[in-house]
Amino acid sequence: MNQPATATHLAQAAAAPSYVTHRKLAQWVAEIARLTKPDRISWCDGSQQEYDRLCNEMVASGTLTRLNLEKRPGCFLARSDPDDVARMEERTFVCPRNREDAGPNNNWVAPDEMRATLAKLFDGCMRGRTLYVIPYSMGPLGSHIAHIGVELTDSPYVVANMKLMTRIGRRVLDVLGTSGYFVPCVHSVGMPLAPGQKDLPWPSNKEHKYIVHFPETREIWSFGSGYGGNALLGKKCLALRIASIMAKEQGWLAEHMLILGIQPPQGEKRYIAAAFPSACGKTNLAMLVPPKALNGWKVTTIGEDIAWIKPGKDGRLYAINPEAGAFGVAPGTSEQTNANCLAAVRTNTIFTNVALTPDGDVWWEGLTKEPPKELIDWQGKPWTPGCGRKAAHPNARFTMHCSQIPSVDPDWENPNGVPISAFLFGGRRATTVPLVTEALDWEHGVYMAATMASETTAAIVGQVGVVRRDPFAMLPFCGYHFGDYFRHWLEIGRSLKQPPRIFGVNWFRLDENGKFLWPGYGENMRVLKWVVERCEGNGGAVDTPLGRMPRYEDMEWRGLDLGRARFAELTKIDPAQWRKEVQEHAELFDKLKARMPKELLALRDRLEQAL
Ligand code: SAT
Ligand code: MN
Repeated sequence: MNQPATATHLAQAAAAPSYVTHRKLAQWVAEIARLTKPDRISWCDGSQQEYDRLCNEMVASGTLTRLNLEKRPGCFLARSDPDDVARMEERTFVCPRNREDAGPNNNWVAPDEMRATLAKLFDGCMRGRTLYVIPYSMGPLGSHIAHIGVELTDSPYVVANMKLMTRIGRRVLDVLGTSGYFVPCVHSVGMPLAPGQKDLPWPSNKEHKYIVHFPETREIWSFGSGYGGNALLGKKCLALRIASIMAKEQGWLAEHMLILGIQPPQGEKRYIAAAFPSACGKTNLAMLVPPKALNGWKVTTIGEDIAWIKPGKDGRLYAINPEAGAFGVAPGTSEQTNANCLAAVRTNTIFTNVALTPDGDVWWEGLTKEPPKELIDWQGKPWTPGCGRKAAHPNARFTMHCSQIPSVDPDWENPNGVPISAFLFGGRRATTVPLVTEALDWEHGVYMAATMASETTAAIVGQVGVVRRDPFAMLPFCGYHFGDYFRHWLEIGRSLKQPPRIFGVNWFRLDENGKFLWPGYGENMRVLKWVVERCEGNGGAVDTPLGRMPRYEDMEWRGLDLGRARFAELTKIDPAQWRKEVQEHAELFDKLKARMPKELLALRDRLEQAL
């Protein structure tokens, strides 16, 4: 910001296309160009031609490899820098003026100090590159639940992914008009090019990485990484961290939830929103294929990662998927685990960090039982089955448009959203947490969600397999103090005439040999069926200290050999484990003490006594 504006930069900024009528937007782009000093500015119109051109350029530069035209038409493979493979929580900051507002659940730096750091890093950081302007809508264009952001980035990979993940381009500016509100987002891979310097296929900054949110001004600044949620700023940064703050102010919910539809053989179609931490199978659940014995039931997909949920005039909650595509974990996806997803990624998909077959197709661990005899691994090195390395990175991803999902719901772009009948909250827990528990009421459901935990996975940099409290699966995504967030949820519930029922689930309980007790995947339909029956008021249940649980006879077992003994294991409440669990609830609440709603503290005491 301290560098004087040069004539070229001003000229570039003035060269905004004539259809750009939003003065503040044009001024802001010019201001960021003066700071970052790109060689060129390119306003993205969002057209297919533009997408194709960028992909061709990235093939030429080595960023993308075009895949087999018959097996994967319109598909590409990207290999990231091995140091830039996942969202980085320890480099993610939320910087309100008052530290308390960020809560202990966020990294905080004083905004002035952070601005000074960013000003230095962004000064000239786009030299030798193109600054792309991406106007994007989170949510169907013009929906009263949607919001608009503009991402400025020097990564063509980001542009291509944003085209699949959101709605971008001119049509967004049309909705924005001359003065509409947008969330400003600035992203740089943080690797300026000196004249003549050769670019890397995946530029990034090894030394400095920052993903920063300023709540008061609703700004997002991301530096140094080109991967996933670090760089596709519409996703976790806008649709969760900034949106959670907007939702609190405006009386709605921005949640880390999939949304699915369930059509029973008879009766009303229901919609369920379900929160799980990253890489806990949200994509699989969202695209579930019911088992044969339950094939009268139909599951449809609205979204697989994020839900924006608003109270309607009728006192119910209505949800949209703010995204238009999926950025899902590839490893583990197969014909058996998620046939809908596999069909969706057959065409027009960008794969990142999966393995390449000799005939130009992709492979990842779990895709087939037998791995191919030879591959090029995610780092571009020759790979054979016995070599001791993984062929795909565990956090390898696919990016595809939702319209390609065979199970996509006809209402997935309904601007008014779909009515939610139930919320599910689940983590990955080897012990302690039963298969499914229904909360006694909204407040109790908020308690269950606030105290949920999960064993960490590859999407989270750090140790894998450690239990961490992850309230509402929002630990890395809630843009403000968790105590205030719990209170917001309690208040929303009180305002509703027909609050959705709330359930806790755990697909991941292990037996004494370390094997999963529950078959999961399509068989999760049996739990969803019970949930729907509870919503209809006719599913059987029994009261336990944790809430209402199905008895063996309350669930459908046709077509699955799962006996009473195993069901007892799946639903067992072990008093010793639960004494430890409620102790950990107390530790979480203690960390949030300054702003904990007392209703939840009282529920914890009651649970401890009941046990
Ligand atoms: O990389 S993302 O943040 O988009 C995915 C995830 O970690 O959930
Ligand atoms: Mn996620």
